[in-house]
Amino acid sequence: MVRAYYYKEDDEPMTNLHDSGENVSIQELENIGIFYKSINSLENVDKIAIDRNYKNRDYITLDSKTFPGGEESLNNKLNIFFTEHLHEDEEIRYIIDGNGFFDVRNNNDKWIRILVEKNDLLILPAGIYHRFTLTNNKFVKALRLFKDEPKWIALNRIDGNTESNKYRKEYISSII
Ligand code: KMT
Ligand code: NI
Repeated sequence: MVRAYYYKEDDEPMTNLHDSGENVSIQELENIGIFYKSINSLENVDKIAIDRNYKNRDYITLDSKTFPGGEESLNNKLNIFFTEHLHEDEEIRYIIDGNGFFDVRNNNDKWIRILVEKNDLLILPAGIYHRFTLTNNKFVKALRLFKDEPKWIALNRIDGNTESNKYRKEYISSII
């Protein structure tokens, strides 16, 4: 993690920095249930996967040069990732190459932007509102880990029923 900081709302593209200049510490991220660690080898990621019982995994590459259907199709994919959502399981990502932004809502509903890069392991708790995009480099390769079967379902906040979700409620009570 190069940095985490409060996201500056403006009309610039999502892949720009949106840097408010106000940094967020690892402790503040921990307070909202986020786990972050820089890990220098896949063997050490495997150890954490065993410790935390992550049984499944896959790789994802998002690359404007190779994405099927070209850059427009990648942008469509990014627009889906950038729609504010939650999951009923942790979102666990280990960055192998490239970089990207995870935006997470803090307990005051403010966006925090986390710049992830090679060797970063980021674990978002179930129930936290978040979104993802690339940087202007438009390239990331990441390992996605899952406890059981991949739970792909993104529950979008805009749909209006996420506040009554069991995992959302559990998350909220875990951070207070
Ligand atoms: C997600 O769920 O947002 C993704 O898998 C995005 C790419 S992982 C760096
Ligand atoms: Ni997600």
